[in-house]
Amino acid sequence: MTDTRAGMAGTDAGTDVLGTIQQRVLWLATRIIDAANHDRDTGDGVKVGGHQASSASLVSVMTALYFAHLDAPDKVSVKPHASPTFHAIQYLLGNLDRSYLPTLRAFGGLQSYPSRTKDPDIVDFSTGSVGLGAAAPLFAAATRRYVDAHFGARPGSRFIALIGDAELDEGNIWEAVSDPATDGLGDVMWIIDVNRQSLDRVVPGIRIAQWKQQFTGAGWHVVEAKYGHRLQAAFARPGGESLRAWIDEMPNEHYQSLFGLPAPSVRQRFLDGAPDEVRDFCAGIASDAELAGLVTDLAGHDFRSLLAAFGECDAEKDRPSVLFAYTVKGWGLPIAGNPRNHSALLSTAQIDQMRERLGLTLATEWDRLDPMTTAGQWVAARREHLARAPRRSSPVPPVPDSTGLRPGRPISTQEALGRILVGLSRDEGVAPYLVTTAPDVATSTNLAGFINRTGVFSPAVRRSWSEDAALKWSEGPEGQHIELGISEMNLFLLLGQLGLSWDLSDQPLLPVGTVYDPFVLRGLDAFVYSVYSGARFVVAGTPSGVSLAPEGGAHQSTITASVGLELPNVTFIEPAYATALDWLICGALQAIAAANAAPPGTAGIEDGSYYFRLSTRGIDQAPFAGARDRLGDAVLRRHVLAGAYQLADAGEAAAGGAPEVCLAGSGAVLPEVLAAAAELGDEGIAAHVVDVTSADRLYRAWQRTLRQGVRTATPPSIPGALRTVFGTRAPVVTVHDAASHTLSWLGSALGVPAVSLGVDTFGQSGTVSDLYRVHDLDAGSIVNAALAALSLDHR
Ligand SMILES: Cc1ncc(C[n+]2csc(CCOP(=O)(O)OP(=O)(O)O)c2C)c(N)n1
Ligand SMILES: [Mg+2]
Repeated sequence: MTDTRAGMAGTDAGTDVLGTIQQRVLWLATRIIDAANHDRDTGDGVKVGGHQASSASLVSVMTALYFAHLDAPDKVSVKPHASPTFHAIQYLLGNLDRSYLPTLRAFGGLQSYPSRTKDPDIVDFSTGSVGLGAAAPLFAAATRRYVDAHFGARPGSRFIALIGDAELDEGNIWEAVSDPATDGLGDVMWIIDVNRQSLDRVVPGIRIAQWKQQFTGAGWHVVEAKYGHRLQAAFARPGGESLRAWIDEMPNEHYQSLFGLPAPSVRQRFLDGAPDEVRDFCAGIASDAELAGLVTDLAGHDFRSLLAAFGECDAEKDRPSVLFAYTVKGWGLPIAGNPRNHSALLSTAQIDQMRERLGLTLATEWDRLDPMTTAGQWVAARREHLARAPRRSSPVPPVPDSTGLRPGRPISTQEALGRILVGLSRDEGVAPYLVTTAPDVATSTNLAGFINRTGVFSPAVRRSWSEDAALKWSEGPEGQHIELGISEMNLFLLLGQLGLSWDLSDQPLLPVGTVYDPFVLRGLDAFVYSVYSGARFVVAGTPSGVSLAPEGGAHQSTITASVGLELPNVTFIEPAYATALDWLICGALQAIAAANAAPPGTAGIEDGSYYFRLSTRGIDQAPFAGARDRLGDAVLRRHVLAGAYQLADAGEAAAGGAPEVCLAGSGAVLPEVLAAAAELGDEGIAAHVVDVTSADRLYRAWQRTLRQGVRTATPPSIPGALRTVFGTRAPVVTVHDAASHTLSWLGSALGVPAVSLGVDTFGQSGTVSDLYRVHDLDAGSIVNAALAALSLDHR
């Protein structure tokens, strides 16, 4: 795609026009924040906030990008605190209605930080939790590479991240950079906004040399845009080299202190401790103002330098590029470079002065650039150039209701997952869309069967040096498993981008990730990030709980079930039996395919991701077969998908007058629950057994009816999913190899006494029965819990 204006941008005339545009971007970004804080009466006395200095820092870089560099298919992640700059640009480009400009941080208005799902204009990547949005484009590019290899090349996109320099303190950045799965992505450009300031302080010392080495070591192409053209010209003059060396060696704190000073004091501060050559050189510049302008002339605000640097990055086709753009936090504003400027706001008087300086009035301050001017025409041409083509719609073929898994022997849910994925890989329609990934735990989470059939993804065929009869690890562009190093952050960032591929790469996929369940927490922030961004994927946390008995406390998860239940946009599922898992996985993939193909918010489609908590404990499948015979497949499947079904029915004993209790278990503990029910039966107590396949779906159904009651001031009813399965109003015992809290709400939902058993202390090594005994999950404890629940029933 050619854009004549991009070619003109590097000329004097071009940089003049960009200069005019950037002044308007700076004004709008600053005023958007000012309006949020000063024009609106929030009525609650809570400070609104916003980041004028952080926004100003990127004004030149973003003006250069959007008005002279980007093409329509490019995808950009914008540093969280520059969201006003982004929206100002979208407004000037005609992609955002003027009515939104005074709505930053207002309900229904522009979000504080760029949001894919909540902002009114098109945001490619959500940002906010620093480091995560920064790394997302790298995984989007890895996803694009995968998509191009499997489905044919899309129009080329560049994946660009605008990153605050302090974001490089986040470990996930370096996990992303060093993973081999992100090697060689030449269409990636990270632009680091090197303003040498974070939130609290001027970042001590000079970090950049170390960062450059870290990027270089990881195989990245490193570019710097450090000195503006005035400084570069000065360096070329006799004695200029000493000036350069002096600036290069100056610690951040010293350099940064220049910005807040009046021009005459800049000379003195700049030369504080300087060698004689530098003093002599500066003596040749008589004007203090000229010297101050010169020594603070950074390339991050120099269009020619920036555009040349972007070009250098583009030219590097075989590896990602990082561009260190030296900038000034608060550039062009009275708060420029002040160490305390992160949350500082211009006063109304300062805003008035700025408006006047730009020739704007209260009547014209929100206007777009005049279309009759050169700048206005430039922007109009860029608007046309950046208009995106409509998405091609190519939905995933129908996902079956089940893979027909019918295990005849005891099997764990983890093993069943492996077999279900193999089953799906035999389905010619669905198979091409499946992609699995794992952080170095593919084989130990039972993905080997799938990998044997589909291979491991690598952009080029890689020779295999060792033959393994059990596992064919054949790597090439056709592989459908993406192997990651041990980084759960990377797992969830990659799953997030695979799960947004329908949008960012115009290709729906069915992504499935596996991770040891306790380490879901290790990647939790990225998990939250990805689902907040609207990504749709399946992740299996396996193995989980103390059922992983010999592995001990460090590998046993307890609070993950609560996390799964509570996380928005995620459906948490924990089945016990293989056939139930089969139905649930197929159901999840069906929902993902449907949501990817449907307009947002389409009624009846469960939209989001799926978190399966699985186990390596093999359990006898006969009880499930019994429920199948009793209820029939159609009813049983409906109940399994709704969140619970009756695994054992003690209706006969109850009809004979026996006291009734409901034992509700979830996951690997069902054998103990069934044994307890049998013991209770022997003691003349009718114990029904309910297998909770998704505490989340049950909880949501309950909450829906409650909230409906709250909103309409009418008495809520017990939701159908609970009423059908629990039937009677008998006391309840909940049993879960997870924190007892996860299911403890069932008593309230049913309006009956409840005793909740679960794992509320850290685990340890042992056998399953040792640990179930310690945590009161053995059959005897469940029996006692049932008696306790009955004794609490005073009706
Ligand atoms: C994970 C996370 N931790 C802390 C914060 C709070 N925070 C917001 S901005 C910021 C400093 C950012 O500095 P930098 O990335 O250099 O941005 P800039 O200087 O451009 O404002 C911090 C600590 C956050 N947003 N996310
Ligand atoms: Mg910074």
